[in-house]
Amino acid sequence: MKIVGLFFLVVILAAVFFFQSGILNANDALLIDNLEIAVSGGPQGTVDFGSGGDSSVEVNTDSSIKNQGDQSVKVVYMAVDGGHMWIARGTGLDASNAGWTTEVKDIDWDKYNAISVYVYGENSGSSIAFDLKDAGSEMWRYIITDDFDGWKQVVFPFDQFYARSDWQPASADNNSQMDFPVQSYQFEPLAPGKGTFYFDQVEVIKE
Ligand SMILES: [Ca+2]
Ligand SMILES: [Ca+2]
Repeated sequence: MKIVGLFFLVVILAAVFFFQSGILNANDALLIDNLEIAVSGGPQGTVDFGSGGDSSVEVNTDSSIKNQGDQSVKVVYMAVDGGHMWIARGTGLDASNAGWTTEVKDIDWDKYNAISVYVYGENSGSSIAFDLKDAGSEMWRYIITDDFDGWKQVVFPFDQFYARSDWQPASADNNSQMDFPVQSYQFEPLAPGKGTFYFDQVEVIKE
């Protein structure tokens, strides 16, 4: 019996070691959008982006600043009071080619509790909203601050988003529940703000 006990102890210690070292966690991240795209806007676009009021936004790719693959997506923005903007990827958008690398239907959402994006900041102090549109077209928001330089993995736990009260699509179910599958994500730098950020390697993860 002592040998059996020792065996289980070794198994437990090994499991703790692998868990803490992240080896067992490696399967708990799924790359859903690698941003290896040629950026284009409009109805056939690969990115659904635009602005209103006096705000402005430019979206491009960048092959020198990247976290994964050959490139990231670069966003140059000026957000002013009364204006708005959006930079979105996913399904159900006006841009018909903006789908993620991994199709929404191929993601087992029950296995994950957060979405993770690598963001390249410039410590501008700007607030940047990150929204998810759920299966009922309800918009959920989480706001980050660009208070870091260079790449940072930003983790957005699903249960820390809140339903937007400033705006919802006409088709939103407004049931105050995040319904899966999520259809799309979008960034919105908030006013007042001006600067550049990059994003790459969008994943769903299990924390
Ligand atoms: Ca990439
Ligand atoms: Ca909902």
